[in-house]
Amino acid sequence: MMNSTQQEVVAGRKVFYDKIGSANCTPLWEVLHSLVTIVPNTPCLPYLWNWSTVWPWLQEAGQLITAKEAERRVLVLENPGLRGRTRITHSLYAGLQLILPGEVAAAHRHSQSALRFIMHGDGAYTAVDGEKVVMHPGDFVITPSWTYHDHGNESSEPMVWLDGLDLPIVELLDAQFRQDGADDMQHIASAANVNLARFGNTMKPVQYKARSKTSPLFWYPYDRTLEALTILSAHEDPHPCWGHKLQYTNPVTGDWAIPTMGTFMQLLPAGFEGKAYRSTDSTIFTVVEGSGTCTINGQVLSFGPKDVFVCPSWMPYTLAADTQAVLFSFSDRPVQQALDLWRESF
Ligand code: 1HN
Repeated sequence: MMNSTQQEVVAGRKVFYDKIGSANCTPLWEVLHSLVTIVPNTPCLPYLWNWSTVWPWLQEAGQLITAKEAERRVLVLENPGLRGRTRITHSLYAGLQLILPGEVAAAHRHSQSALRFIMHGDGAYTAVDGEKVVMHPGDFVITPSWTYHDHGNESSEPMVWLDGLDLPIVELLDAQFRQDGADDMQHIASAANVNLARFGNTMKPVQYKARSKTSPLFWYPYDRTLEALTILSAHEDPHPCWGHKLQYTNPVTGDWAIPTMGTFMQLLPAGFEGKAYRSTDSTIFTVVEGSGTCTINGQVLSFGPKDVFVCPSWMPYTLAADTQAVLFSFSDRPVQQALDLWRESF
């Protein structure tokens, strides 16, 4: 209970706040401690999307709307702590995109960077600035900022991939641009095995000049990634927290493959029981193969193939695998590191 003097003080402050509020001023002291917190105070919550739940909904979406009508037929994975804000973490967007046999998702370009991680089906393609790549499960494909891209499915089965975009980061900076292609489908100048031949063998064309910070290699096929992790797992002990983990790089600079989104693949040996780990980059995982658990602040998320789950900033999590598990993940780590903000502890 406030005494009458305290009530007068509060009432006097309210009058003052209303007065300065009318000219768009506001007292910092009322909000300082909720702005500058002792540790990260993310609205992002741990969550897992089960493939067995979302796959029937994707198929239903396939009946409800065409890829042409939708432009992109995607179920957004919205973090339960960020409903209505079209994002999976505070800084990143993720969704599951379905493209049915014979469909085309028309060409456009935007300042947001995108990643595709192939989850289901085989043989649909994406074309990036005239270079076409036919995608297979486990492949990681980049759509760099401001490159034209269209997708199509010339296979006989539906295809689903995980889209990751830096939309909230670009929105924060008010740096969004978009342009539609002149035609739905781009003229194809070359196939992606040409891209892989140019940049995928720790070599580069002698005349190569970088046009952007994004990797000029835009297709990272799963067979190569899995081979690398399999060899490592046969010759090295797993890291106590993350097992065997590699990050995708721009092969020319050695830096991140995408400047705004760090991308990783890790292998957890069968029976692996990881130690707790935390970092300031909220991380989105998807399961390529195997099953296990991710325990976040005591909450157990049981994962299997094609599930997607989120570990929010600074919440300790442990990974465990029943069978050998392979996990793709992405986060805003490159942005945090560029700004000297990134921290981890384990
Ligand atoms: C986009 O361009 C794609 O090109 C997918 O496949 C998802 C989400 C928001 C904004 C643009 C695509 C997207 C997107």
